[in-house]
Parts: sequence; structure tokens; C-alpha cells
Amino acid sequence: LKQTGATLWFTGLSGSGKSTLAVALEQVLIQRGHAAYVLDGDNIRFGLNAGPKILMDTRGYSETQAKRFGLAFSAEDREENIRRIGEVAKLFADSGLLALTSFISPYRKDRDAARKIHESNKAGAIPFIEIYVSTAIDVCEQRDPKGLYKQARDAVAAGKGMGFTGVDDPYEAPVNPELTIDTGKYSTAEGVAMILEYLASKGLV
Ligand code: GGZ
Repeated sequence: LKQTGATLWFTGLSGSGKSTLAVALEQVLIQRGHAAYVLDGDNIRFGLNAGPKILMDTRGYSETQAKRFGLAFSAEDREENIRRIGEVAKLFADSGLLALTSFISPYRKDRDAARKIHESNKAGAIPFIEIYVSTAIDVCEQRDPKGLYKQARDAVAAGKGMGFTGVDDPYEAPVNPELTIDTGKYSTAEGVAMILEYLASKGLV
């Protein structure tokens, strides 16, 4: 491979446009001859970090095993989700890939831990680029592609709550991200261009 690996860590609310940006960027990178790969809920939360229900329904786990190994959305499970993704992204990046991760990753300490895994890599630090997709919650909520915000609001109104990020679970915005992109203000193409410019300035593309 004629490239240096790196991890591009997208963080932001559900519906903020993380995956749209990551997938669009992945396409452009591949077109330009760079090896890139998106890790997102579709390939991680249904696979490596599958939830209890998936483990029971499709992998034959007992309820006890599924509860023990499956990852849902408690603060603890999100922490473990992000820890594993940080480790996997580091391995991808260490192999020379541009690893694009697209997870809410709502807790600052968990994102910082993922950064640390990269920076303290034994064979040498691996670039870790935190991209805050800062789209305002009302914009995310208007998009609501899966109807989850509505579900969360209804649950709160019914006095139950479902621990949905931005509604009744916290999102801790990055303090010092390498890049901030508001997809309410910029198109996907503009966002991709901003990231490419950053990568070029660091000699990564
Ligand atoms: C937040 C949830 C929840 C709760 C299910 N809170 O828009 P989506 O559907 O496709 O993206 C969300 C995804 C979040 O998974 P992550 O692995 O990115 O989360 S974290 O980084 O916090 O571990 C949403 C869906 O899963 N989803 N329940 N309670 N998002």
C-alpha cells in the first residue's frame, strides 16, 4: 500500500449525517485509489457488537449468554461498544487502511480512550481525526429517518423513557475536534471536500 493509515472518527447525534458523510467520503477515497472502510452500526451493531436480541434470534445464544455478551445502549454498553470499535479501527489503520467510524459515541471519555489507543500504539502513533458532525438536534429530529426521535419523545411523554441520545440520554460534544461539520449548513459534497482538504494538509491523501 502506498498510503499511511489513519482513523477518521465521526461523532454526533442520531440523524446528524455521520454515516452519509463517511460513506460518501469512502467512495471518493476508493475512486482515488486509497483503501478505506466504513465501520458503522450496520456492520458492527449487527455483527461484532450485536445486541442481546440478535444474539438470541440469529446466533442461538441462550438468554443468559445474550445478556452477558450482547451490547445495547446503557452507558456501560456504549462504553464497551466504543472501546471495541476503537481497537478494531486501530488495527485497520495499522494495516494501512483509512478507517472511517460512524457511531454516536456520546461520551467524551470513551472517545478520548479511543484516541489514546491510537496515540499509544506500540509500533508508533496512528493518526486519529475526530470529526464532530455538529448538526443541531432539531434538524436531526426533523429528518428522523427511522422514527426513533418520535419513539423517544413518546416514551418520555408516557413517563417511561428509552435512554435515547439527545432526548433522555446525554451527548457530550467534543471540546477539541480536528474538524466540525454541520450538515444542516453544508451539503454532503461540501463536507467531503472539507475532510479531503484536511487529509491533504496532513499528507494522508
Ligand atoms: C441512541 C439508538 C438508541 C438509543 C437505538 N440511543 O439513527 P440510527 O439509530 O441508525 O443510529 C443510532 C444507533 C446508535 O448506535 P451507536 O453504536 O452509534 O451508539 S453509541 O455510539 O452510543 O454506542 C440509532 C440506534 O442505534 N439507536 N437505540 N437508545 N441511538
